Amino acid sequence: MMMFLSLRITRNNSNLKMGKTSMPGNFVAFFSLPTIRRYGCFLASLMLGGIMAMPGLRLFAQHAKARRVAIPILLDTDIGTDIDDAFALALILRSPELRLLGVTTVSGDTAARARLAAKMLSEAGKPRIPVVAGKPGKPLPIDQTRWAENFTGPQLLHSSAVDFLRDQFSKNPGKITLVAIGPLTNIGMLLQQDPSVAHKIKRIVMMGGSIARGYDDHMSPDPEYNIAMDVSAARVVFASGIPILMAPLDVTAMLQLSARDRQRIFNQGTPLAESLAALYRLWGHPTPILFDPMAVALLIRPTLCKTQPLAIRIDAKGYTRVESGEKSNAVVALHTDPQKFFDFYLSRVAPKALSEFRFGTLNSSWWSPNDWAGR
Ligand SMILES: [Ca+2]
Repeated sequence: MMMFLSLRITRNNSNLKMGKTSMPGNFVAFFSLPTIRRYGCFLASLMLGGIMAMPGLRLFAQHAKARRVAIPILLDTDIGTDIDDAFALALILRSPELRLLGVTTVSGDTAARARLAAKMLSEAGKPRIPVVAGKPGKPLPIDQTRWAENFTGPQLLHSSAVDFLRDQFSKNPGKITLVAIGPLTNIGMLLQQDPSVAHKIKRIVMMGGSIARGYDDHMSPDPEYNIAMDVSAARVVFASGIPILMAPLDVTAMLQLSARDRQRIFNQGTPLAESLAALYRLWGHPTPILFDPMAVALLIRPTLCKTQPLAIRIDAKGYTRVESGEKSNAVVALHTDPQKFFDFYLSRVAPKALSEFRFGTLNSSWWSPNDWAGR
């Protein structure tokens, strides 16, 4: 039954009284004037606090609802080479719509990449999300992995990435989305070993390929890194029949993170922001391009890109060619508004606007004057 509580002021000297009103189910609280004088400030603070807490409670309720219907995902990443994988992991960790079940690493020194991912998860307060290294390849110097050189923890599993992925997809058939932001070696190996797993994967959302534009300002396609690094694995994935949502260079190559936005992210004052800042310094280049975060963003906000189902054929050099008249094997993002992407990204990873920081706290090592010429 719904009940109402109303407040009334009495003229007598008695303190707080409560009683029933003539309306059934309604209660009234009587406050004497001396009581109000004595406790007025306290009562006013209580009421003001309640009013101020309402937006926070609404936000909490929204987040709780998002967590209940969260999309279960696995992340397959070559974190440690370019910086965008770290920014993609940060977006996952700041998005209640996603439930990260585990991370697998791919390409080169996969164990060092796993330590890096595990430390980042641990710093962000997620020390129980398992991280599994893929099959090691030719080790290349990866400056960022120095950040987690001696990191260890129970979340680093001594399984193989392929076995871990198979177990996860088999335990939850048809439920899990794979977010692939590195070369497709792990998932390609899994599908070659056990093609029946394809039916258990809900879909693959990937950063990869190049349809009409390439890197930098190339207005013609390039062999994109994630595809070109393992063409045979990419061919297996695109022939598997798994629904694929693809974010190629057409919607990612222009996503330069400006100096101002970097400052906003790095000045959030959270362990996650500190991790990103440390990795950015070790990475050692001025301007990150957020290729991989677009794949994550597209999973959460499909409207960020215009997409089209296309039949993709991968040639020997790693070009993703469109075969007209053939049955589509991927939904491909072809156009985006970079400003809308950055508005979304910053709302998650850097909710405090730059204007909320005192000017003196900004760290000049995160920008150069040339960067201000950008956004
Ligand atoms: Ca990557």
